[in-house]
Amino acid sequence: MRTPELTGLYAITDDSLSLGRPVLQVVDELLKSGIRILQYREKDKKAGRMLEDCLAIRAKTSEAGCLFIVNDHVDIAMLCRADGVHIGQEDLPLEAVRSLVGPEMVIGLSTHSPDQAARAVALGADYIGVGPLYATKTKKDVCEPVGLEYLDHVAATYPDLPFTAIGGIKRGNIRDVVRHGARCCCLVSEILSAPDIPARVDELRHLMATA
Ligand code: TZP
Ligand code: MG
Repeated sequence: MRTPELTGLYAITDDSLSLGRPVLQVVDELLKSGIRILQYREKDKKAGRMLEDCLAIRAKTSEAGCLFIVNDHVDIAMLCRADGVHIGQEDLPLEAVRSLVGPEMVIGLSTHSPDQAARAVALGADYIGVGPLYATKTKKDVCEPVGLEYLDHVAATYPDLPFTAIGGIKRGNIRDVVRHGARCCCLVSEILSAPDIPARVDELRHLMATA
């Protein structure tokens, strides 16, 4: 489990972008669409509610054979027996998270520069996020877009490191992202704001496959 297979589409939940559909309904649609990497990322919910959501999502993702990652909340990830936890540069340090979650849980770390990627590798991150490649309104306090050069760098420097491209990826640019070496692409608003999620996921998958 410690080397997650990160290929294809990586989906993230966000209630505020889901056109009023409850998160569990969105998760059902994502799993029905064939999504096999899913992160729970809700910034405006209370911990008790998040745990409730995550326990239900854990059952659904286990049944579907989908990797389940919880954003930020190490405690909730452990309580619901998620496959992993995703942290950012300003969250708890990776070593501290590892000491809490034990040797088996996947730890993903967001990175925005070659230095951060090198440090993530040295610290033993199981995968890294590479971005934001383009401008995005989904994440508050996000840094400036890092551009495709950073993706080129990661793809060329760490051929064996699982990573996902992220940030402002849309139907119109996902082929460029794949051409620059991304085997896994994470899209939030482009998937969640689609009235027909399975149709959108199919379209994105086709674009990736034909890049
Ligand atoms: N981390 C870096 S960019 C981002 C996160 C969580 C948000 C990406 O959202 P979108 O809607 O795909 O631009
Ligand atoms: Mg975070």
